[in-house]
Amino acid sequence: MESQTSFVNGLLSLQHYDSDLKNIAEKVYRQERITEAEGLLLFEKADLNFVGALANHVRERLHGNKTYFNRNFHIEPTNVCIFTCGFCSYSRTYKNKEDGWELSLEQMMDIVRKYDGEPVTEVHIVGGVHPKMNLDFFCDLLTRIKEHRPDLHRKGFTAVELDYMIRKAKLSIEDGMRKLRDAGLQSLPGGGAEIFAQEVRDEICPDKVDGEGWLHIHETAHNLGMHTNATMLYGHVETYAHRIDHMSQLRNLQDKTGGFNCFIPLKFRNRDNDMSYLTESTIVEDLKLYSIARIFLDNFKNIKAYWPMLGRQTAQLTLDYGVNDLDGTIDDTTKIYTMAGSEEQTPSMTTEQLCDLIHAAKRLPVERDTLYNEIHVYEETQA
Ligand code: V47
Ligand code: SF4
Repeated sequence: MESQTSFVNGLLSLQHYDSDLKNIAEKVYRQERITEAEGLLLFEKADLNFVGALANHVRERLHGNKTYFNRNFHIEPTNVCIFTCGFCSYSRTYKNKEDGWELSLEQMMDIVRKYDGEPVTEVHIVGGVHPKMNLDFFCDLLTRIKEHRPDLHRKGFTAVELDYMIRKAKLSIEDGMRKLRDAGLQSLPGGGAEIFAQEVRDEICPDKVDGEGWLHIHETAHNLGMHTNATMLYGHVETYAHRIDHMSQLRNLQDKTGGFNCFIPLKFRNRDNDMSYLTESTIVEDLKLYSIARIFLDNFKNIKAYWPMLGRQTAQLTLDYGVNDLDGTIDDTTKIYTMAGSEEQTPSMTTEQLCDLIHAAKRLPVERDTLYNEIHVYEETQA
């Protein structure tokens, strides 16, 4: 019988993995980029232990135990939307707009004023695509926020919202983005990317901006000096090859501009939407995806787990599978996921709770601003 020592050695060494997987491990160790084919192989052949160990190696090489979060709140101007994404539990059609909400400029400024004197550093503005909320309306909102509280970083509008409002204003993407930037927009969130491949978009979000358009808007933002985030909605009808293609297009753009702050995988949630017949991915699949993203996206500094969607415990687990950022305190100001059946029905954590969660996972909480400048390192809970 095998001795216990050699059994443990065998488990922990690469011996029982095939040579292709061993080559990938060696490449990651040597800090070489893995190819699309190798990324695909990780999805198809590698187990969670394998990708998790590699991803954690990369995570710790880049960040040690540091785990970032920020203090932010969301403004969701409306959930009325002209588009018909099958996975969306949040939007209401214009015809049924009485079932949704539409905030006025003053109502949105009331939300901003509620945080006067609070140590938040970012406002995240995102919502549906309302046919009557136009570019000038959002420029006014940005200017009002900037005048009221210049230090609050204004991150807003998915490429889907931007594409619509800029086209409606009959401007080029570059001119529209410049106008928004001059009004006060500083960064873009990563929403609307879903899966870039058109055959998947035809099934899940046929009528909004396509993958090329999404990438063009982010590239334009980068060229205008703004930073942006990137997302990928996974766990629905896409294949592993679609995921790799999506991440590869992001990696190529990041090579060109360096403008992405982070990558955020978004797990498809199936409550109350037109794709409710699909089963949600398992936690093992989720952790594998986070790990492979960490390994594949060698030019992305940060991988973020959005805890309101995953739930606190799974978010905590992701910290051992490549993730080094947990988004923010959020203060119960978003409905996008609560309406889709996420674990967190009232997503809000105090800084102390977020730090406790990170410490409990044996990691080091660091408050950051939107651009990942460090604000405070919480050596021990003292929030
Ligand atoms: O594009 C919508 C996703 C996104 C569902 O940049 C769903 O910091 C899962 O992008 N199940 C919008 N996901 C939100 C978003 C985001 C969130 C947090 C932080 C940042 C950031 C960006 O939400 C959409 C879509 O991919 N989504 N419905 C659903 N049922
Ligand atoms: Fe509209 Fe966004 Fe929902 Fe699609 S995901 S229907 S664009 S709110």
